Amino acid sequence: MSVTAETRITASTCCYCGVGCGVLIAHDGETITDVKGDPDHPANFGKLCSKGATLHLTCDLDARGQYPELRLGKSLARARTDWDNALDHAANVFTETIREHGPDSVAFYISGQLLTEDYYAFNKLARALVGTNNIDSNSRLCMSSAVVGYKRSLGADAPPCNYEDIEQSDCVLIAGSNMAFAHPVLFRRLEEAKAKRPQMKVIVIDPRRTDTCDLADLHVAILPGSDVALFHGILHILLWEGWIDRAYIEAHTEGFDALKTLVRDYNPQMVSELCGISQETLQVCAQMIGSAPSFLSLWCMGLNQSSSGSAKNSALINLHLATGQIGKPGAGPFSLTGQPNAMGGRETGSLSNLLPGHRDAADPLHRAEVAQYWGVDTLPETSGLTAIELFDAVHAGKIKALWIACTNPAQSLPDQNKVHEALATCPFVVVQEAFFTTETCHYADLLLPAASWGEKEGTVTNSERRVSHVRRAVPAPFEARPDWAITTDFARRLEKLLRPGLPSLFDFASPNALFEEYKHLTTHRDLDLSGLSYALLDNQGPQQWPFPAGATEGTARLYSVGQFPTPSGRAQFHADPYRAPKEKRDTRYSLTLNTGRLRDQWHGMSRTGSAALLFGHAPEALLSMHPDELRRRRLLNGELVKVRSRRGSLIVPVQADDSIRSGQAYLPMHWGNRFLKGLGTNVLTQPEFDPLSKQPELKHAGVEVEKVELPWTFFALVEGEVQTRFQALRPRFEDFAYANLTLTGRERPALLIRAACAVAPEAELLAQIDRLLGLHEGPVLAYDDPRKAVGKRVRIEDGRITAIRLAGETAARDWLKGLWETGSADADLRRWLLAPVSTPPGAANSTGSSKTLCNCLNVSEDAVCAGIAQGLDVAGLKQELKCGTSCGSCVPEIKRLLAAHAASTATTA
Ligand SMILES: Nc1nc2c(c(=O)[nH]1)N[C@H]1C(S)=C(S)[C@@H](COP(=O)(O)OP(=O)(O)OC[C@H]3O[C@@H](n4cnc5c(=O)[nH]c(N)nc54)[C@H](O)[C@@H]3O)O[C@H]1N2
Ligand SMILES: Nc1nc2c(c(=O)[nH]1)N[C@H]1C(S)=C(S)[C@@H](COP(=O)(O)OP(=O)(O)OC[C@H]3O[C@@H](n4cnc5c(=O)[nH]c(N)nc54)[C@H](O)[C@@H]3O)O[C@H]1N2
Ligand code: SF4
Ligand SMILES: [Mo]
Repeated sequence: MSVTAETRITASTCCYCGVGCGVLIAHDGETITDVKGDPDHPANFGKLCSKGATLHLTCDLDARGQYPELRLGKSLARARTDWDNALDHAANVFTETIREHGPDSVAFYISGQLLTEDYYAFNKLARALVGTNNIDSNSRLCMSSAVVGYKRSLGADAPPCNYEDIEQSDCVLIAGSNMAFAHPVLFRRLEEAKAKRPQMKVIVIDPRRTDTCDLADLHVAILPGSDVALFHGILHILLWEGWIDRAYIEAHTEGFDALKTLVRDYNPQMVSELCGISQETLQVCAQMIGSAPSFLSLWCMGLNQSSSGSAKNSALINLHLATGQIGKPGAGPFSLTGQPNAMGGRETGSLSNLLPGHRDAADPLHRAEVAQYWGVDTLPETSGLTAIELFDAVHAGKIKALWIACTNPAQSLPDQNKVHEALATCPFVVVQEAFFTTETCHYADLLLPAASWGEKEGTVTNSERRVSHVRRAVPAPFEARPDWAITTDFARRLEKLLRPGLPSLFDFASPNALFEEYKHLTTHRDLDLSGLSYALLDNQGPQQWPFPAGATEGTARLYSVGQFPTPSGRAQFHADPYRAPKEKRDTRYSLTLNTGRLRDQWHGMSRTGSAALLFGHAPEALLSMHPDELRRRRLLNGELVKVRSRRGSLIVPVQADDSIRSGQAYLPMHWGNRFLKGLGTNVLTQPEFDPLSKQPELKHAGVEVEKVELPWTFFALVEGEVQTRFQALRPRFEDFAYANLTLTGRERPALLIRAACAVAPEAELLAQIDRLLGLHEGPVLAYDDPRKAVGKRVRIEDGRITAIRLAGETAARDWLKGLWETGSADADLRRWLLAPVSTPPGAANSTGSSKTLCNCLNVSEDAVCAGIAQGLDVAGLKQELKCGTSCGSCVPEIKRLLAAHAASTATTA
C-alpha cells in the first residue's frame, strides 16, 4: 500500500462474497487509492482474493450513477432531476397506485448486497407503511433453499458452524460449491489446514471438475440434480455398516424411522445409476464420512438452485443428524452464503415470507409482535410474492409500481425474455443503483444514484454469523446517496400522503439509529443481536450472533448440547424422495445447461466489469462442452454456436472442456445484454422453482447447440475512456447476430469488441462505429477491399497503436492485439496494413493463450506452461514467475496445468 502524508486508512469490509473479509481502504478523504486485507479481521486475517484485492480499481466514475433521472412517459427519454422532485414524484405515484389498486399492486425487489440497516428500512416501509408483503430479494435465487433446510431440519435459519470448524474438521464434504472461485479466502484457509493435516479428507460433489476439486481426495461427479439420491444412498450405506450414532438420534432427533424406511430403497446399485457414478465411489464416499472423527459439509448453489433445493438441503443435514456430527468442533452442516449480507437479509426478514428477527409473515403472533413494536395496528396477512412470482405478476400487469434496489433482475433472473417484457410494460419502475450501466437501468422510469462500497456505513453478517461494522471511507460521488437514506427519505414523503398527521415511522438520522431500533426485534430470539452496537463492534471487532444484551462475547458454535429451537427441542429428519430436475434431456434438447461463477467476475459485472484487468482470466462468454460433444456435432473449438432452450437462444463461441461430462454444457452466469448481444445466459435458464423455497432451478436447463454460419466478422480495440465508449458503441451492435464487448489491458485499459453477422452491415453503420472508435480522422492507416467487403484501420499515435478495427475478416486480430500490448508499430505492420492479404505476417498469428492466469502479478497461462515445460513445480513457478504468490487464487489452476502436463508426458513416454 503506497502511503503518503495525506493517506488515510479506513477499516471496512469487502462488498463481494459471503466470506465477509475485512479490508483496509487507503484514501485521501475523496478518492480510494488502494485496498489491503485487514490483518485483524477474523474472516481473512489479512488475506484477500483477486476480486477483493482489486476493489480500488473498480471505481470508474464514468460507470456510476450521478444524479437522479426521471422519465415522464414510457416513450420519452429520462432527464436529470433533483432528489426532492424525484422522491416526491415517486411518493405521489406510489400513493395513487396504492389508493387505486391496493397495497399489493406495488412491490419491492431488493438485494443481499444491501446492508442490514438498508434492509430494515425497506422492510418497515413495505410492511408497516405500504401494508404489503410484496418485498422479496435476490436471495430468493440464492439462499432460500438453505433457509428452508435449516428451519425445517434444525428449527431456525442459522448456520451452526464457524470458519475454524472447517480448518479443524477431519472430513469436509463440499457439495455444489466451487469455493475456489466463489469463496476464495475461505478456500485458502481450507488449503492451508489440509497442508498442515494431510490426513484431513476433502470430498467434492459437483457434476463438473472445478478448481475446488484440486484439493479433493474424492471428486464425486454426479449427474446434475441427483444429490438427494446420493445423500440417501450414503445414509443407506451408513446404516448398513453401522456408521451412525444411535445414541444421538435417540436423544436429539425425531423422524428417523420414516427416513430409514425411505432410504432402504436407495441401494448402491440404484444410486449409482441415478447419480451416474460407480458403486465404488459411493462406498468410498460413505466410508470417508462414516469413519471420520469429525465431519463438516459446505454447500452452495449446486444444492440451493434446484427444483428440489429444500430436499437437497434437508437430505444433507440428515447425514449430520444421523452421525451426530453437529454442535462439536470440526462438525456440522455449513451453508456458504453467497452475497456479503445474504445473512442480514434473512435476519431482518427480507424475503416475502419472513419478518424481522427470524419471524414468519404467516404467523399471526409474529405479525402482532412486530406490529406492536413498530406502533402500527396490524401487518399485512396476504402472503407476499416471491421473486419469480413477483415478476410474473409484473408481466401480468398486477404490479403497477415496482421498486428495485441493488440488484439487476434484467440480467440475473431466469427466463429473461419474460423479465424484459415485464419491465417494459410495468407502469412505474424505480431503480436504486450505484452503477447506471446495468440492463435493469434501461427500464427505470426513475433512476436513483446509490452510494456503494467504501461510501456507506452499516453492518453485514457473513457466512459464520459474524457481524462486521462497515465503515465509510469517502463521500459518495456526485449526488449519490446511501441506500438507507434514500429509502427513509422516500418513506417519510410517502407517509405524509398515506398517514397524514401521524408521528413518523422513519425518523432515522443515521444508519446507527436504524440498527438500534432493529436489534431489539431480535431480543430472546435465536439470533439475538441485542447486545451488539456499533461501539461494541468498534471496540471488540466483528462478533458472531447470538450476542444477547449483557454478553461479553459472541457464540462460536450452535447446538453444542443437542437442544434445537423446534417445538419439541429435537432436530427433525426429513424423508423426501429424490426427484429429477424439471427439464430432462430429450431429443430436442439433448444437453443439460449448468451455469455458475468465474473466478474474477461478480454477477452482472457492473463493478468487476469496470476493471479491465479482471477480464484477463476469462475475456469473453464461452460455452464449455466436452470434446466428444463437439465432435459429435462437428464443431471446432472457438466456433460460434447458437444455444437454444425452450425460452430463448444466444450466440456464443464453444470451448472444448473435458472437466464437463458428455451430455452437459456450462456457461458462466455473468453475461447479460450489455457485454453480450442477446439477453445473456439467463435467456436460456428456467423459472421452475422448488415448491417450498420457491428458489428457481438456475443450474439445469435443457438446451441444444448448433453451428451458425456468420462469415462476416468484426474486431475492434480502442484505448481510453472505456466506459463512455462502451455506452456509445454497444447500441451499434444491435443488428449483429453476435457481439461480445469486453475490456482488456492493465495500465492502458481498452475496449475490445468481437462481432459477426451473415452479411456485411451497411457502410453507414460501419462509418458510425469508426467515428466512435476515433478511426475516421487523424493518424489512421486504412485499407479497404470493397469487393470482398474487407477493411482494416489502425490508429498510430507516437509510434504506438491506440485503436484497431478489422471488418469482414479478422484473422489478424490476435497478432494486432499483441502489437498493441507490446506497443510496437513497426514496418511489418505498415506493409501488412496496406496489402490485400488479411493473414498476419510470418507465423506470428498467435495461437497461444493470451489468458492471464495470475492477475495480481500479471502472469499469463503461456508463461506458466513454458515454466512447466522447463520442469518447474509449484514452488519453482512461484519463485521464477511470482505467480500465485499474492492472493493465491490461481494456484489450483497452476496445479491443474502441472497435473495435465504430467499426464501428457506419462502417456507419451
Ligand atoms: N467470483 C465470484 N464469487 C462469488 C460470486 C460471483 O459472482 N463471483 N457470487 C457470490 C454468490 S451471490 C454466490 S450465491 C456464491 C455461489 O457460489 P457457488 O455455488 O460455489 O458457485 P456456482 O458457480 O454458482 O455453483 C457452484 C457449483 O455447483 C455445481 N452444480 C451445478 N449443478 C449441480 C448439482 O446438481 N449438484 C451439485 N452437487 N453441484 C451442482 C456447478 O457445477 C458449480 O461448480 O458465490 C459468491 N461468490
Ligand atoms: N444463470 C444463473 N443466474 C443466476 C445465478 C446463477 O448461478 N446462474 N445466481 C443467482 C444468484 S445466487 C444471485 S445472488 C443473483 C445475483 O444477481 P444480482 O443481484 O442481479 O447481481 P448483481 O450484479 O450483483 O446486482 C447488484 C447490483 O447492485 C448494484 N450495487 C452495487 N453496490 C450497490 C449499493 O451499495 N447500492 C445499490 N443500490 N446498488 C448497488 C450493482 O451495480 C449491481 O447492479 O444472480 C442469480 N442469477
Ligand atoms: S473471499 Fe474475496 S470476494 Fe469474498 S469477501 Fe474475501 S476478498 Fe471479498
Ligand atoms: Mo447468490
